[in-house]
Amino acid sequence: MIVRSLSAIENSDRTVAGETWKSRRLLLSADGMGFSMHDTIIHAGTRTAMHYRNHLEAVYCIEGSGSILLVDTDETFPISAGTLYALDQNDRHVLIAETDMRMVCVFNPPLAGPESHDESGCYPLIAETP
Ligand code: 9YT
Repeated sequence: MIVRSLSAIENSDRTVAGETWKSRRLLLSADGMGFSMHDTIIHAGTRTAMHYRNHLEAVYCIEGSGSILLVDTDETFPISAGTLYALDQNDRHVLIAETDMRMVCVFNPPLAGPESHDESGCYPLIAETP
């Protein structure tokens, strides 16, 4: 069994920051679960354009509020604590944070650890640790 707290990983290489977000990676590919799970903060007043072409991501908002713009259809959906979105079509999207937003993010396949967004808002595919 794995037991791991946010405080234990906060100042470790399991914490990765982008310009608009900070991701605390509670589970990674080496943990052998088949998915990764992150506790992520999106900073208030920011817009983050993302396109996870190599991964499926589900995001459950547990604090804060904002909205998500689905780029291909130009639809916008409000997101606040208690709402989930799942990018089941590898959708291009823009996350607009009105307040700090705290999100539980799950990636399939799992991230390996150091991934950060490239210029298109994508993470590279790093081979899963057996
Ligand atoms: C909500 C979202 O996708 N934020 C960007 C960070 C990423 N999800 C991560 O690695 O936790």
